[in-house]
Amino acid sequence: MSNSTGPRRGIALLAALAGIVAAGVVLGVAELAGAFFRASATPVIAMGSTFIDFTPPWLKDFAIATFGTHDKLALLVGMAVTIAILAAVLGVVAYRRWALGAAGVILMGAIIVACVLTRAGASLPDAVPSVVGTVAGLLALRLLIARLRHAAVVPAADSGTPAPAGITGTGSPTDTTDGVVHPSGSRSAATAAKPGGTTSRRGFFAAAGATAVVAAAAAGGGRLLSGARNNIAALRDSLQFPAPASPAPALPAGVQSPVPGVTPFVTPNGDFYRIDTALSVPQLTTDDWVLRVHGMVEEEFELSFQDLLDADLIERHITLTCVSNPVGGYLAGTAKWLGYPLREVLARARPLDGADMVLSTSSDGFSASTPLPVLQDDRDAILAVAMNGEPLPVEHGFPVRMVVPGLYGYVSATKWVVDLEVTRFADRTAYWTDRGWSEEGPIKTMARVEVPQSFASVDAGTVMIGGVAWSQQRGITAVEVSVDGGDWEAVDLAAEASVDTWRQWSYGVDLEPGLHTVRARATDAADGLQTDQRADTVPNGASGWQSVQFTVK
Ligand SMILES: Nc1nc2c(c(=O)[nH]1)N[C@H]1C(S)=C(S)[C@@H](COP(=O)(O)O)O[C@H]1N2
Ligand SMILES: [Mo]
Repeated sequence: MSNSTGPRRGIALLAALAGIVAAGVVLGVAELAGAFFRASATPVIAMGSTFIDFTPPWLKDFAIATFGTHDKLALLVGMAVTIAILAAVLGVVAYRRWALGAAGVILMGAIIVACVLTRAGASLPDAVPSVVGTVAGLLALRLLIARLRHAAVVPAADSGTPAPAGITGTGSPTDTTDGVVHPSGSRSAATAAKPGGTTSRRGFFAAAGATAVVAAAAAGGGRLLSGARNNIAALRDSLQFPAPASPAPALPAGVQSPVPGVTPFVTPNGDFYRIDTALSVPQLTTDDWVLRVHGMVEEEFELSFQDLLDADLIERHITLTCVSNPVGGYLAGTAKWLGYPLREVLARARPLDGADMVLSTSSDGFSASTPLPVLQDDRDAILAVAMNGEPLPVEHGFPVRMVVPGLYGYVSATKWVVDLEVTRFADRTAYWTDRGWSEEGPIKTMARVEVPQSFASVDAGTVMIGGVAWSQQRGITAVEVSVDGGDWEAVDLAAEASVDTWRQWSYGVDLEPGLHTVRARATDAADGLQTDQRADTVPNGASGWQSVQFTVK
C-alpha cells in the first residue's frame, strides 16, 4: 500500500467533500420544504433546539458569559462544524461501502426526525421536510460517489462506467490502486486503475459544485419563502392599541443619572437584552394566538387577542432582570409595558383551594412556574402586548408575553405565552427548575457601576461615577460607593419612578492620576443593605458587591 497512500488520501478528501455537499443538500432541501411548515420542522432549528434543551445550567451560563447574546450564533457555528465533520466521515464511508454510508445517512435522518417530532406541539407531518431532505441528500451522495469512482478508476477496468456498490452490489473499488484486496473487504476492481483521471475528476468537481449551488439555492429560497409566508412585520405595523384604562404614571423629572454614559432610564426596544431558548423565534400571528387558562380553577376559558384589546389595559414601567446576570452584568432592562392584569385573568378563573402556582407555557415549549399569590396581588403582573409604545418585538414575545415585577424572568416572564395552568409546585415543574434552578426566583438587590467602565482610562480632575441599582418590589433607598478601599459614601440618587424600576445614581470624586478601584452597594427599603456574600448565578441569582478598576490619566 506504500505507493497508494497519496492518491488514496486524495480520493478520501474528495469523498469527504461529497459527504459535506450531500449534507448541504439535506439541509437546503429541508429548508425549502420547511417553508411550508413551522420553523421547528427544519433540521437546523429542531436539532439546535433539542441541543439547547439538553444544555445544563453551567453550560448555559458559560455560553452567555462567553458569547453574550451571540450564544445562538455560537451554537449554530458549532453545529455547522459538527455536521460537516460527520458528513465528511459519512462521505468516506459511503465511498468505501455504499450500503454502510447510506445506512449512516438514514440514521442521521432518523435522528433529525426524532428531534423534529419531539419539539413542543409537533405533529407527524412536521417530519416531511427532514424526510424529503434526507432522500435528496442520499441521492446527491450517490451521484457524487458514482462520479468519484469514475474519477478514481480511469479507464474503467471491466464494466465501463463503474457504478456505486449500492447499485451493482459489488463492493467498492476504493482500495484498488495497488491491486490487492484490502481489509475493508472490498474487491480489487481494476489492476491497472490510475487514480484521479483528470477529466473525470473535473467531472466530479463540476457535479459537486453544481450540487452545492442547488443546495444553497434551496436554502436561500426556503428562507425567502418562509419570510414571505409569515409576514409578522407587516402585522405588527398594522396593529393599533386602545388607550390604556390606567396609563403609566409619568416619569418624574430627574430619573436619568446626570453622568454621561449611564444607560438610558427607559431601554429602547432594540437595545433590550434578549434571553430565551428559542433558536428560531416563534412566529405567531394575533389570529393564531389563543391563551388557554385551565387546571385547578372553577372556570376554564380561552382568551383571544381581541379579548385583550377589548379589556381595560394598564401600562407600567417595569425593570426586567435575568437570573443569569452576573454582578455588574447587563441582563436587565426597563420598558413601559402595556397589557392586561393577570390578577383579572385569575379572578375570572377562580383558582381552587390548594393551588399555589401558575405554570405558563410558550408556543415553543418553554415554561415558567410562578407563585400564584404573586399574580393575584396588586403588583401589576401583566399579560403584555406592547413594549415602549410598540407591539412587542417578535424576539420579546409577540404577540403576548408575561411581565411580573419582582421576579427573575425564568420564573415569570414567559414570551409567546399560550397556556396558563393553575396548579401546585408539588405537582408540576418548569423549564429551568427542571434544570437545577430554584423554584423561587425573587430578584436580588443589586447596584451596578456603569461609568467608568472596567479598565477605562479617564481624565484627571473630578471623576464622575454613575450607574443604576435595582430592588424590584422593595425599592432602592440608598447607594454607597467606596473608592480605593475608603469609607462608604452615599451617592446622589436620581428620582425614583417606582419600586419596580431601577434607580440611577451619580457620584463625583477628585482623583489623582493612577489606578483606582470603586465598589458599590445598594440598600433597599425592605431588607436593608445588599449582601456582600458572593453567589453564583446558579441556582437563584448572583449576589455580591461589584468592584470596578480604572485608570486616571
Ligand atoms: N418563551 C420563552 N420565554 C422566556 C424565556 C425563554 O427562554 N422562552 N426566557 C425567560 C428569561 S430567562 C428571561 S430573563 C426573560 C427575558 O426576556 P427578554 O428576552 O424580553 O429580555 O424571558 C423569559 N421568558
Ligand atoms: Mo433569564
